[in-house]
Amino acid sequence: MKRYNNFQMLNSCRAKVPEMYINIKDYKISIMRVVLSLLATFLQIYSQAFAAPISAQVTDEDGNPLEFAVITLVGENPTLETKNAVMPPPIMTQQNIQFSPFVLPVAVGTTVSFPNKDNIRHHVYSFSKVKRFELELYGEDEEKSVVFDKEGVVALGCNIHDNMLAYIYVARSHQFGTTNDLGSIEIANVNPGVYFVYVWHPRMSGDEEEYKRQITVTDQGLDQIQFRIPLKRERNRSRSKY
Ligand SMILES: [Cu+2]
Repeated sequence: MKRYNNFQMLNSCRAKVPEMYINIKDYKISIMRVVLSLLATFLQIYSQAFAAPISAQVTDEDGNPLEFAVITLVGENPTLETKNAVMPPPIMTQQNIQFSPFVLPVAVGTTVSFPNKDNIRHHVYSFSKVKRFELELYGEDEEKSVVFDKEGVVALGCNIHDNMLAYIYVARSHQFGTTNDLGSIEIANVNPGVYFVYVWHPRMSGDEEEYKRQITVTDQGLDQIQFRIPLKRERNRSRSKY
């Protein structure tokens, strides 16, 4: 009598009932799919239910609070990221011969409008690698817009008024914000998980990669993250680097 080992037995059974085997296999796969999708939905609901705010404070090396620092959260796993509950409006106004805000963080692909609220004309431009553009002379209550499609820092100037300077920070993720005059920021609705936190400031000395920090957010949120960043020596505001 021919002897079969288990593997041969299995194969011979498969050969005899191929359709049944395939049906069972399909059935198993569809059950797995249902289980996995239920699990994914559960995890999503679970993590959203526990999304918490996190806060950060940025100072210079002497402990002085730094306003206009941009904090960006990048999830180790991209599905962790949620969009900012409140995004700063993507508007860079010219008023009183100044840009406002001084630093505007936006997500990649954002269209920023540049309304002129002065009764004189401005000529906004950037020579930055990230986005080179020029909005030729335009007057009061005229508005032009630019799409920022690449991450990085875009320094803005005005051809007519040398003192006008501002930055558009095109962020790596959808969770970011700028510090207030106390150097503080709170980012709401952060899912529990592992993140890299980036800090950037117009006067920061060195590269963002040097100061990035890994954090783990629990469902309780996180204690305040402290950043102490050295500043470039020169006090005059410079757009040369960007
Ligand atoms: Cu101007």
